[in-house]
Amino acid sequence: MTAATPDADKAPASLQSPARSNWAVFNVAAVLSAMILGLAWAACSDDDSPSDHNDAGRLDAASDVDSSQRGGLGQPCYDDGTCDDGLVCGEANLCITPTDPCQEVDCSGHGTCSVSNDEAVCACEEGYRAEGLTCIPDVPAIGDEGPDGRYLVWNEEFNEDELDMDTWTVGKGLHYLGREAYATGRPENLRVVDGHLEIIAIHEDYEDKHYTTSGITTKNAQYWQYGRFEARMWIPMATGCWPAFWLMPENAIYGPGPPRGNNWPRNGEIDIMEAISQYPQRVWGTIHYVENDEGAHVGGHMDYDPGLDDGYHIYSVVWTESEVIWYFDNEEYARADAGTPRDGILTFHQPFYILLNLALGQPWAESPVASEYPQTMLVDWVRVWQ
Ligand SMILES: [Ca+2]
Repeated sequence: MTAATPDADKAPASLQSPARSNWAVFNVAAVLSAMILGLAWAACSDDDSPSDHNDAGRLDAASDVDSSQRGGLGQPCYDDGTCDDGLVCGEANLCITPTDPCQEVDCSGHGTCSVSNDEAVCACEEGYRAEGLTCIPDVPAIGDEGPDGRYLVWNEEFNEDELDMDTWTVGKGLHYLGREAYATGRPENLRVVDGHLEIIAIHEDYEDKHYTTSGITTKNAQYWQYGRFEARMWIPMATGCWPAFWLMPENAIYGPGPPRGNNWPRNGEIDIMEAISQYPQRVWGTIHYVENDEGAHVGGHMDYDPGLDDGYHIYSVVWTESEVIWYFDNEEYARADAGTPRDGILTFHQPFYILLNLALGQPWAESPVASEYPQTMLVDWVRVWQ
C-alpha cells in the first residue's frame, strides 16, 4: 500500500532526476564557494570569535540558495516550506507538481477513495472499516458489545490462510450433505481464501456419487447454550443447491428415544438458515423436536425478492430459554417457543454446536443439473454473542 502524500518519488521521472542532479551540482558549487569565502574571511578578519567562524564556514548549502532559485518546479522549497503557485513542497524539499491524493490508493480493493481537505480518504464497503488508506475487515473483539446488548463470546472470521482445525471438523461423507453429493475436505471442495470460507460443490464422480461438496462443524470444540448466532454468507441457488447454517446438540443429554429410537430429533435441531433451489428467494428457519412421540418442527420463512444469491446476507437467530427468533439481514421473520416442555423435556436447554454446509439434491432440494456446476458458498464470518 502506497500512501498518497505528494512526494518527490511521485514526481514524473523526467522532472525528478534532472532536478536532483542539478541540485547536487549546485550544492557542490555552493559548498566550494562558501568554503573559499570562509577561508578568505578568516584570513582577512581581525575578529576571531568562534561565532563568526561558524557563520562563515557553515556548510548549510540550502541557506545559500538565492531565493530566485527557489520555489519553481524541481527547485528547493522556500524556507517556510512553500513553493510557487500550483506547486507543493515534496519530501525531498523540492517543489513538485501536486499529485491526485487518490492516485495509487485502491483501499485494499474493498472501498473507494475520495479527496477530503486535500487528503485521500477511503470509504469502505460493508464489513470493512478504514485504517489509514486501507480497508480492513471490520472484526469485533471478544467481549465487544453487539447491536442487541449481548457480548461477543466467539467468532470465526476466516482471516487466516487455513481453516483452524482445532475448532472445525470437516464433515467427510456425512449423510446430511444430501444424498447426491459426497463431502470431502479436499481444497477443491473446502478452502479459506481472502478472508472467507469457500465451500465448493463440483460435478465429478467420487466414491459412489456424481458430485462432491463439503461442510464443517464445531462439534467437540465449540458449543453454546443460548445466544445470538449469526453468519455472513453468500449462498448459491443453482439447481440442486441446499445450503445450511444450523445447530445440533453437543451431548444429546436426553439420549435416544421415539420416534426412531435415536437421538434425533429428540435432542433437537436449530436450523438458522436453510434454502433450496426450488425457492431461490426464500430463507427458512426451523426447530426440530419430538412431540407426542413423533418428529415435529416449527419455524417460518421469508422471501427476499432479488434472490438469496445476489450477494452477502446475514443470517441469524437469537436463542433464549424461552424462544428462538430468526432474522434475515437483522430483520425478524419468525419465532418459536423453546421454553415449554414437549413430551416432558426441554429439548433446547442444552449446548449446541455449529454446522455450515452446502448440501445437494435429495431429499429436500431438487436433483442438481451438471451444467450448472461448480457452485460456491461463501462464508465471511460466524459470530456468537451472549
Ligand atoms: Ca472474513
